[in-house]
Amino acid sequence: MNKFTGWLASLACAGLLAACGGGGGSPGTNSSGVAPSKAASVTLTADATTIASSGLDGTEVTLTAIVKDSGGNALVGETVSFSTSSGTITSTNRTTNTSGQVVEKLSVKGDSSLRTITITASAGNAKSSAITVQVVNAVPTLTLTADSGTLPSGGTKDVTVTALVRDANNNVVPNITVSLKSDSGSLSVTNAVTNAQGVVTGTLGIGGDATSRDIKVSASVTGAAATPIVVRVSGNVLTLSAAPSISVGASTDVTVKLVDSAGNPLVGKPVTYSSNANSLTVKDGGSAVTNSGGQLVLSYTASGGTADVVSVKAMGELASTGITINSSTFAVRVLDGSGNVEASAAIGGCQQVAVTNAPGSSVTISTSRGTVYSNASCSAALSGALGLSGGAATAYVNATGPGVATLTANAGGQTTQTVLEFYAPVTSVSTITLQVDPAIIGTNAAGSTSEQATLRAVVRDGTAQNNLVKNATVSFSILSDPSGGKLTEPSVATTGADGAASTNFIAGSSVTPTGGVRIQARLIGGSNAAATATLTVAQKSLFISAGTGNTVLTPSSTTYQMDYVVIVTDATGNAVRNVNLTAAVLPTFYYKGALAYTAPTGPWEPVSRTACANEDLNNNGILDAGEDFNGNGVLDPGIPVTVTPTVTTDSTGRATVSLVYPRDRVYWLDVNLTIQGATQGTESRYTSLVHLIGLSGDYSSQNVRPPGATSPYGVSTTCSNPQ
Ligand SMILES: [Ca+2]
Ligand SMILES: [Ca+2]
Repeated sequence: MNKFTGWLASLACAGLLAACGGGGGSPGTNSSGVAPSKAASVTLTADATTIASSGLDGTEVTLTAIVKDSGGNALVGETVSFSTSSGTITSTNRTTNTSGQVVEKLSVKGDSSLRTITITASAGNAKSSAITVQVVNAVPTLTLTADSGTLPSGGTKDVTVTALVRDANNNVVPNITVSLKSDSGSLSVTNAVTNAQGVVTGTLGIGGDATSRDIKVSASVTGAAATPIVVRVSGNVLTLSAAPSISVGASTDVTVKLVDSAGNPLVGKPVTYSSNANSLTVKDGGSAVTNSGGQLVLSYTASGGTADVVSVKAMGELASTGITINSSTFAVRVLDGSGNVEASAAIGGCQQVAVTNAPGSSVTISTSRGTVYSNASCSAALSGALGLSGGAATAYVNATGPGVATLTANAGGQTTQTVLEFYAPVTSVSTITLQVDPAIIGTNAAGSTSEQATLRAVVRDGTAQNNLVKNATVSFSILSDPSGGKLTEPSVATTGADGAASTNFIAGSSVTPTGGVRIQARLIGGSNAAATATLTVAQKSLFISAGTGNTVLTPSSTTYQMDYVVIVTDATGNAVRNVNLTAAVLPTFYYKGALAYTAPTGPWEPVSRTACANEDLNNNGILDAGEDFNGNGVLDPGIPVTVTPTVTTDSTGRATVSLVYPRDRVYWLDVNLTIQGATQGTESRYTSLVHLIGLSGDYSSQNVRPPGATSPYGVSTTCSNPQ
């Protein structure tokens, strides 16, 4: 400051000399022999009309002065001096460059009072008009959102993260550098300086790490930071298969399989495993990592106990299965044609049921699904007890609909059980349907994969019951696609218990006519039936992005609340006001299991977990025939989450959507959140898989049981009962 005022004094003197100096010296020089300034005009501009009172680095306002002669030509080498009513102007360069320009910075460091600063610049006898910069009590506000809250673990889609910078008056702030960071994954930012809409965007990917996890994304500018958002890497499937029951002293294989969201095996991944009662080791020794098929085989030895739960953890997922231990060697098993124990069978066949080592002279056999028969063609239903010969007896079982059957044998006052999953097989009259959602998607810019539609094929067996077919192979292919898009890999998928197989279509860069993309799903085997669906790739005119942090609100003692900030913009990135948004949640999976305190420092977290699909297969909220998989008479898990149903964007294009849910659902329920909006006939939507989160303080104390310490959906390791 001292330097500056000293310089001002000498400038005043120079001005005075010039004013009186016309009388002496030769043309072109003044009385000191220095060439007089030819400056005829000085134009002064500032890159902002306001400056933040914080005075923090990066809040400076850039001042540009341009000096010209009377002919309007830029003057090089002219000395420019600035005058300001307050604040500090740096003095890095005061001589005009070849463009006649001098650039300086105005700072208010050290004086946070709210005021108007008046600035002028002069060169020779020329002086600029005064400009003003308002000192405002404003650190900028940053809002961080993403076009999805989920990243598929298979790496088939990236998420676009948007940081929006506004001043205290809600005006967007261009030309400010935003620091965008993520605590894992890969985040690439092409231009960290806000554009005319005050926006910096980044592309978030899994960064080569498929582990299920939350990626925290944060954004900051000098003096301000955004509420971080969380993007969940999800879609890994960890399955555990084992014989449902074994006798004391026997061993059995427990097979672990790990695939990513695209169904590809996750290879060489560490697996941790535990059982409550008995010993579990890696079969054939070696380290506990998945092989090239994404599998690891463990060996379980039943040395005692009656019921055990085996749990495995890998890549951020937890899966559990139950094993019943028969204290005697009395056992009931379902055998295939070769005499091997089978865990699943096609409906409509006839499966052999073998009772061994039963006490007493007779055994009764019952099933929770289907019918027990006395003959190998399953034509005569078993009535009453079967006589035992050497503790052994044989019966048969069949069911007409898919589902899990529990077979129970009673003899000599003892009981033993096993389970058999009946599935509907592919038949020569199987049917396939194909649905696309959404039916209109936007174009993808080069390198982007964010515009996708999900193709869902459903296979039924074509019988009178029209059962959903599990384990059917469906091949997806593009019949026509003027957009230049592609299907996510792999394009061959297997149906689950809901009869559905899915793939995603990633839009190309060109728009198509209405229904211009045609995609086929074909059943491989059986009837080889095929179905087609069409979708449209259009120029989007509305963009919805949303974000929520890792904080929760507590509206009542029994509920939690997650708030989503939603931002709607048009194709040029400007906020769109008065857009009606509709929000909805749909459960995807519910979980059974229990939490335990992780010693020594916590927190409480799941130690056993069994994923069960939403029973509402057609998502209509109504219990339809065949949907009550666990047989409790109601649709599970229902929709225990309430969501702000409709909301309208404010003048800044923003709105808030809240999810409220019972505290005991944390860890035990996943939902899909959809936020849709339409304007001028085009629709846009935001979807995110939501893992309900709780208040960390509720899970941190060893002596205080958290809400949902056991799942409200039960602790059983099967989905076929409500226990
Ligand atoms: Ca339904
Ligand atoms: Ca149910």
